[in-house]
Amino acid sequence: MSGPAGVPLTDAFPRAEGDLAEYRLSADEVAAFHASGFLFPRPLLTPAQVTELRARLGSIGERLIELRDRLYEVESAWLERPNEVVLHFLGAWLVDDWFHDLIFHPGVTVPLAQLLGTDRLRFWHDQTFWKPAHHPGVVPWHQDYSYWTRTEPANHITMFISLDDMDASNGGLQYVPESHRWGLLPRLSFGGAADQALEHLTPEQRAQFEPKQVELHAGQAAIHHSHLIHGSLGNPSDRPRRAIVLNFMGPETRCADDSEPLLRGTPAIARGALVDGAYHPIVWRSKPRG
Ligand SMILES: O=C(O)CCC(=O)C(=O)O
Repeated sequence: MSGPAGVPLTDAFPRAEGDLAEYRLSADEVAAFHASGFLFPRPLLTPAQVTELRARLGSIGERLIELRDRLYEVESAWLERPNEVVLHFLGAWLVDDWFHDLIFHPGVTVPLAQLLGTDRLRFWHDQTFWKPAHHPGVVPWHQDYSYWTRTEPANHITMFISLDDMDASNGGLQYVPESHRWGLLPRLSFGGAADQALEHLTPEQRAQFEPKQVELHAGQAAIHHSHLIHGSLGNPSDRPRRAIVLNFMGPETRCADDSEPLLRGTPAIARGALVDGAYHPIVWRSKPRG
């Protein structure tokens, strides 16, 4: 495929048409998200869709070095130490049409727009996290927005989509409940120690630091707030742990730093201008255009 199209390219996933009530969250689910900073499990993909996405991810993985210049980023620490660091890359949606189309799935966009309280939802970028069996790589505790301060205001949200059954046994994601209210931590290195974040917490926050294990079946998703502290341990099991992570923002998000493009290979956006264009499409609007 040749870059972002602004609309789905395939019939792989449902379209945002007709009655979308099945995708909307209940008032209790919205309240639970705002109280804890996360929500899971959410049903999303069929077993056949999971199988196909795994195969497509495998194909991207085999060609990762060749594709590297078409992706936004491949984690530099992984390139140096692949046996120690989790494989993490950004931009699979630019090289595979199923990854491209997943960002428009109403099971993704409808609940996320609802939680952000926006009538339109804008795509920010995608990520892939891949822990092979018996891989020690951790994802250090972090908050997503600490990497996104070049876009303002903070009105961002994340959906984590598991391609494998995931729990504590294979390095499943962990959330720190209510940490979305603790303020913004510094940007921490992904290739660094798991616990770097802890030294930036107050004694009260450390006392409340009780991670919750996220358990998902393949094809289910978890949603988290942009300031929620989360991370994960290595995968000692003999099963892989693969995830597609989709990041979105409110439609009024602006560029706060134009010293370089927000993402490698994308057109520069002037400081103060809306973050929009082909790489940041509106993927959901509550009312059709016109
Ligand atoms: O795969 C992981 O453990 C980390 C995922 C993550 O950082 C995210 O979903 O924002």
